[in-house]
Amino acid sequence: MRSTLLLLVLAYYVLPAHLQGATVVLSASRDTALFEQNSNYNLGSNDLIAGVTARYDQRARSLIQFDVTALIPAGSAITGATLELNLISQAASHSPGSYQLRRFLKDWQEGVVTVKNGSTAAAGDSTWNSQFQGTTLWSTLGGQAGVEYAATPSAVGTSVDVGAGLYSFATNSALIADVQAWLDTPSANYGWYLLTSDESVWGNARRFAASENANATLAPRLVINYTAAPEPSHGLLLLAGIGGLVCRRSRRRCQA
Ligand SMILES: [Ca+2]
Repeated sequence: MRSTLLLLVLAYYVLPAHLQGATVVLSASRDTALFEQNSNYNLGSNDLIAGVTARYDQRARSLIQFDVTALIPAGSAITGATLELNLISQAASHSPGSYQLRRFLKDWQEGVVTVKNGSTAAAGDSTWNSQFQGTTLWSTLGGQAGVEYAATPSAVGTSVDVGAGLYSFATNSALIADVQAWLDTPSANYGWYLLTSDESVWGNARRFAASENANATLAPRLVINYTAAPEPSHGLLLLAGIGGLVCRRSRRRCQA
């Protein structure tokens, strides 16, 4: 029992800080909105929109991707992933709505249009109609669950009706699994689809700040907790310490 305690104390002090867990905050590497009303438009450098708009009674969805390999070492174990968005506007007359994240399964192109409700997409931009404007349509306009995006949500947010401000998807096992998969297989990282939980409800659209927002503090951010894989030298150091303790307890076994 005494040696076990000693080992725990030793591990605590010997393990480098990154093995005890670390936290990073990532900015989105790209984000865009797809808008059914303007189905061949791109909105790549304007707000993110999700829900059924009050003005047009048409759906909007958004894509958000984070390059998790930028700050997290390969081989790390993801232990937490919280997405923080900022809700910045809604129609004066609107319905309550909640929003969800689905893992996106196909590539897309952000585009650079700055117009509020979009403008004609450039060749290759993603729109409501097209994965890549001019060459490839989505299998279903806006994408299809189970084909372009996951059949089930990774997270469902709370219902919001009034005000604006932080809108968070708190860490859960599905979000952690998504981020872990993107770290382990970066080529399969197409980010999340942000959409309302009920696209049959008029007026539940909301605008969320995109990465291009003039107020950078409102941009999407992903808070990730992780434990890095041990480096060989650290593992050997720990093993040497454990070996020394075991030898002290059983000298004959070590001297044999
Ligand atoms: Ca963008």
